Parts: sequence; structure tokens; C-alpha cells
Amino acid sequence: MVNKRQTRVDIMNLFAKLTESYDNKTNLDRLASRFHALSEIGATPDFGATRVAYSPEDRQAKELLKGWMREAGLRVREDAVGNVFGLLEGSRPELPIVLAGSHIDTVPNGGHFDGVAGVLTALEVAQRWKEQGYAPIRGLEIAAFADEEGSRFHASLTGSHFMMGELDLEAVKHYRDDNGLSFEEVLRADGLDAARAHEAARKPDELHGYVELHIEQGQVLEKRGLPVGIVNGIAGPAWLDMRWTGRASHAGTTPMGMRSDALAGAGEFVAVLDSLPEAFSPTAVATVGKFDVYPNGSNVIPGEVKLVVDVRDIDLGSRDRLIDEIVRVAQEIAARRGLQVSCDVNIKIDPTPMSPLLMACIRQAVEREGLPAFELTSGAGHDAMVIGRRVPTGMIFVRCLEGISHNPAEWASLSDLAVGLRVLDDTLKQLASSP
Ligand code: HGY
Ligand code: MN
Ligand code: MN
Repeated sequence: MVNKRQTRVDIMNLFAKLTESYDNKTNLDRLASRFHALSEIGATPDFGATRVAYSPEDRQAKELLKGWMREAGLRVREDAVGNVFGLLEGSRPELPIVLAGSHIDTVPNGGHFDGVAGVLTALEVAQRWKEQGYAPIRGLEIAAFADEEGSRFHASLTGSHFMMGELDLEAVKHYRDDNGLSFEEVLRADGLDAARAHEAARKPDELHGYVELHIEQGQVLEKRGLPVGIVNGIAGPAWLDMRWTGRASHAGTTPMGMRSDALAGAGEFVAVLDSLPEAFSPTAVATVGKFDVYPNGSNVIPGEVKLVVDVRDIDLGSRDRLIDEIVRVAQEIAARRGLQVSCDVNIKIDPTPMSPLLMACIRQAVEREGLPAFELTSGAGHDAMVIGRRVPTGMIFVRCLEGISHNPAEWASLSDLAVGLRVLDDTLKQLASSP
């Protein structure tokens, strides 16, 4: 019996797929082979990737990345919360450095480009500078931020928040993963000492700028036939941890009028949620992606449902008014059904505009590619929205297939990644070569 998983991975060899249509193979084999190598860590039966933060797979991917960074001649370190950095020294080490990167952790059964594209292209830039003997004035540091996706504790952007001093142990002491483990227990199992988490904080004036290349995770570039775009702002996400409580009881003996069915209430809430955002703004979105039923037995009326509501908008006011309405609707449904509902706001991040200075650098790089300088907004959250609040930050979007993301079918062509790489290289040179 042929191993189904092995067959699928063989057939879907990422290196072969990436390079098959690329006309200038010699330059990007290393990049393509690194996408492939990472795709095999946490590979899922349908050729996705599951590298949840602080898991053995996440650790394996970080150690592989650190090896590549050392190969590239970078000075490698990992901070106390698991952010990985590789520094290419500048000729004037006293100057604030330029930071570039993204993340390599994934959502459960995610794709192979979300985050990874930003880390691997930034590493490729630094390695090429080293190989070409190009010494920037400012250091260039490549970053892979820990727990960007928030798949472990249902609160995302952990590493970049700690780096910006916006999280500390007190703020995460209530974090629990799905096994009930605390932040400190999870980090300890990953060989990290959470007691030193405060050491991850860096002063904003240490950083001259931050640039993140990322797949668009939407269809705007694809519809316009453009390989890259310039991000002008990032929508602000909020995650509401809801707990619906009724009373578990026998499915056969409990008359319909005498139930406290947590799932019936939560289900009605999710159905109503679907129609709320459009009443607040054309760019507002609300999603329930995580939904756990307890005790989850076929003949048991659910006593409890835990769910997370993901609410986003580029407009802060309408997003916050939508949050208030979501909570009000939940409370009204719970009251009518004799249920309890609790709602904890796990993350609430303001929309972040990108730095006009960095957008100008990216625009110049895009125009040097002979491409139109098209600007767009990011509906997805990124480490750039945390860093961008206090450090000049820019993002380069790369076209992705049908906007698919957080899905094994996520795809960006090597040709588009090559354009993104050249734009990133040009942007970073502009930033790192000026005192
Ligand atoms: O959720 C997001 O927008 C990102 O993928 N972490
Ligand atoms: Mn993501
Ligand atoms: Mn991402």
C-alpha cells in the first residue's frame, strides 16, 4: 500500500512546481529549494503546513532557518520569546539598523507562502549582498517573528508585540493553549525561558525602518494583472473569545422547551453575525473560524461552546462600533435562550497606516521595475502593523493565486516572487545605504 501522504508530497514537490515555469532558474534555485524544505516541516496529508507557534514543527523550522542564516554569514540570535534574527553588519554599526522579514509559523493546515515569502526573500537579499561584497552603511537584520498567527493562544503577533515592548508576562499570564498550558509552560517546552521575555523588547530608535514582503492573500493584484503592490494601510483586527454556557443533558429525554442548548444559541449568533458588518462599513468583516462544542457527544445537548470572533476594518470607529453590536447581539440571544455568554477581547489592534517615506522607497523600486506603482490596503494582519506604530514601516504585496490563503492551495509564482525580491532588494538598499 503506497503511503498516500508521501505520494502527495512527491507529486506536489514545491521546488519542481516553483521552478517549472521560471525562465531564469539559476538565480532562484536556492530560494525555491528553501520554500520546498520549509513546506516539508509540518506537512499535512493534503499538502498543507501546520507549524503552530512553539510546536516541535515550529522549532524545527526555526533551527533550519538559523542554519541558512549562518550559511549566509549573518550573526544569528533568538530572543527569549522565540523571535529569530540574522544580522548583516553595516559599515557604521552605531547607526539604527534596517529590519526586514515576516513569520514562518502557520495556521493549522495553512499554505507555504504566508509569512515564509517575506522571511525567505529578505534572507535571499542579505545573502546576495554578502556574496556580492556589498556592505551597507546600516546593518540589515532579517527577522522571523514568533507566533504571528496566534494559533497557539488565540492571540496573534506575540513576538513582534514583545519586541516593541507592548506585551509583558503580566499581559499574557491568562494565555492558555488548547491543552490548558500557560505561556510560560509552552515556552519552557520549546526550550525558551519566558521569565526573560522582557529582554526581547527593543527601543524603536534602534530601528531605522522595517520592510515586510507578503503575499496579498486577496485578489486585487491578480484582477489588475500586477505582480506586486504597495501597501498603504493594514486593517485592525480584534479577536473576541466567547464562551456560551447552557446545561448539558440527555438528547432523548429533554423536551425542546426545557433545554439550555449552548450550541443552538451560539449557532443562531453565528448566523446573525454574518449580516452585521455591511451595516457598519463596506470594508468591515467578521468571522467565526474557531468553534469548539463541549462535551461534543452525539446524544448530548451541548452544555458549552467556545468560539472566537475575528472582527476587522481599516476604519477604527466602524470596527469598534461593530464590536459593540456583536457583543449586544450575543447577550440578547443568550438572555432569550436562558444561556450565559462571556466575551473577552483577546487582541484589539488599531489599523496601521504605512510610512509615507517607506512607501516612496517602495514606489521608486516598483517604478524601476517598469511597473505601475499600485497602492492597496491589507485586510490581513501582519507584524508590520505592530512595528509600524512606532517605526517607519512599509509592505510589499506579491500577487497570489485567486487570493487563496490559510489554505494548502495558497500559491505565488516564482516569477512574481522574483519581482518582489528585486523590489525588496532595491527598497532595502535605499534604506541601508543612507546615513
Ligand atoms: O490573521 C491574520 O490576518 C494574519 O494571517 N495573522
Ligand atoms: Mn496568516
Ligand atoms: Mn502572514
